[in-house]
Amino acid sequence: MIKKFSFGKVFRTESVPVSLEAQSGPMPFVAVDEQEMSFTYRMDPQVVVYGLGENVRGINKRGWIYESKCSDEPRHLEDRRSLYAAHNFLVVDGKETFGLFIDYPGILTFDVGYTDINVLKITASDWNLDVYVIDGDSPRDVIRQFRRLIGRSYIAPLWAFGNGQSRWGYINAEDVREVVRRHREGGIPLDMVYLDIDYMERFKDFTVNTERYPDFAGFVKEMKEQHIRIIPIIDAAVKEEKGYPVYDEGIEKGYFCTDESGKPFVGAVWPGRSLFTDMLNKEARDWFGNQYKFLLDQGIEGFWNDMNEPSIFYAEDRLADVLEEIAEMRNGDGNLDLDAFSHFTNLVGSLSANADDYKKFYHCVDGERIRHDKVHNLYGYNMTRAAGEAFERLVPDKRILMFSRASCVGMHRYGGIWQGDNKSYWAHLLMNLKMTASLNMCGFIYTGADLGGFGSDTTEDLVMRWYALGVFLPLMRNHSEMGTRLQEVYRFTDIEGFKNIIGLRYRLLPYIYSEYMKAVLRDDLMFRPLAFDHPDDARCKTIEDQLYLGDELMIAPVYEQNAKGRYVYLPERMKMLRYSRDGVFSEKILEKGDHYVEVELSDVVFFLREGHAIPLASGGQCVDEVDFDKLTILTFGDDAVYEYYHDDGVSRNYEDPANWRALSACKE
Ligand code: MIG
Repeated sequence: MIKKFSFGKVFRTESVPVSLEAQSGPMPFVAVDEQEMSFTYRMDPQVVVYGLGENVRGINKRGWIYESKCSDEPRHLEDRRSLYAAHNFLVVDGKETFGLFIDYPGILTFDVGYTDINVLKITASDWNLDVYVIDGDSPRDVIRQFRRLIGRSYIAPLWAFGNGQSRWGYINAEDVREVVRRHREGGIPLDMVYLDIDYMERFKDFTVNTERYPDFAGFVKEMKEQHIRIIPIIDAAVKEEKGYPVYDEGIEKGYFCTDESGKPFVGAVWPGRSLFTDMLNKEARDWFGNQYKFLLDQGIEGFWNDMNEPSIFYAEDRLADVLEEIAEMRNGDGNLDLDAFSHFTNLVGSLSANADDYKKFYHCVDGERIRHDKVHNLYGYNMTRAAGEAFERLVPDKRILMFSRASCVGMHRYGGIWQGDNKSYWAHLLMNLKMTASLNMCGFIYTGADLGGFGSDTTEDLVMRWYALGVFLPLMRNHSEMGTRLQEVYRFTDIEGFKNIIGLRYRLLPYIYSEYMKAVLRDDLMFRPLAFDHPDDARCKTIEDQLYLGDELMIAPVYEQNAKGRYVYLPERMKMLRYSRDGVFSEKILEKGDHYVEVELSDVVFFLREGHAIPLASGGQCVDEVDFDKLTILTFGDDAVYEYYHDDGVSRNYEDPANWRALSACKE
């Protein structure tokens, strides 16, 4: 059961698309303190707190303080309070089980046993918010109710479940052709190549650099003939440049955020001086969405939205102040002693993502001016919504791939997310797993992290182990930062090993897609913590490196360098499946309990639950080549039946009962 409580004058975030009547009476479970603008709950030692989507640390969020404040934060370290998103939903699971969703567009703090190890305290920065309290039988039940409340998650096209290759630094058409050629030559399946900001003309959205891509539409077509989709990036900020139609029109129509005096607000991002479309204003949002047509018309079928926290490198006026102060420092004797030097570095460091800059610009919603910081967390959501709504208008019969960096609850209806600028750290492989479970709880099902790690130099074994997890995740994409070691799989020594692992993805595709669609259509989780299925097994509550995938599989990737395998805990009897070189499956039944499982670098090991079965295709070099009708069955139990969902993968015809079938081994 869901109860809504309203405080103050609530901004309509539209995170929740339905309107519930607010309750009067006292709020169940939590204590409300209007003075302090907080909600408090005392946690027994055995309480587990789930949720909070894209954040660092565990699946159990206890023991840290998190802040909902969308930030361009490339350091995904344990001491970070926020990353790119604001996912204000959590589930408390103890003697009482309930969920809380704070529908609030400003900055929120979730102190989950940080100040006091036994106290959960949520603090808002002003007292205008809606709170939904969800009472349920289990965490999964609470989550399903929440998901029903916030509306169906975005559905990606089937081809977007293929393998994708990306890198900041594929400069031109030749670079991309080379990537495709080397995959095809090596027999490494591939469906997508992503274009980073290098394809644009001087970092201008909705332009293509014609020196680098003399015939872009022709190039997109040429790639498509090879079953490759080209997926360009779109940045949030619009370059200030007279004669650039997006700038000119935005200025003319007044679609950009304004400063206090009402003039367009100028901040700097990639292109230097830039403007920020007022994504909260419906007219401006529609207009921004329509710009995607420029690329759709050239055959593009997918996009990734970046820098939409929004990231601001510096605001014009602050830069002027800082430069002036530095000039003054130079005019003295020019000697920077320790204090002066640290003042200097602080000055320069304070330019980027300065909290004050977010107080310098305004949105206009239904004729009312709203200072950005009050609604900060809605920006990325509404940029992606601009695109999603435009796609529904422009290409109603076709699904478009869309995922974003910044997000908040509500955006899950318009796109997926990728997990941002991780690094080539072993710890980030594990974080990828944990975050995926937390994100599923908040409605983000089409998600994945940069395989191999975005920042820093990677190593072959890290990339390989990461792929062994990536083959199970909806968004499977290798992406890396300019200047780091090249990490396309063909750069390494054991190309056959990579080919085999990625090949497994294409054999598992019918299953992965079916489980993805089930999770979306049923407001359920695709990935969930073991404890959800074994509430009475205390061990499961502490397991943070294994997950259930659907009702059938358990995954337990290796995430330590030089490990020859790992310990796996089985809460019940399972069949261990090992996919090894040359596409060979071997199996072994393991009893409930702890097992040390050896896993060679090029192996993928996963576990099938008793009484269950999964479909398996024969694979392919691209999704188009996979035969979704000619399936074999992997089963643990003779009469196991798999509930199989499949559709055309393109249209929005999800409701057709013919999309569902029962598969069993005996029918083979
Ligand atoms: O400030 O477009 O997260 O994936 O490669 C960096 C360049 C801007 C951040 C994205 C990353 C992308 C990069 N972008």
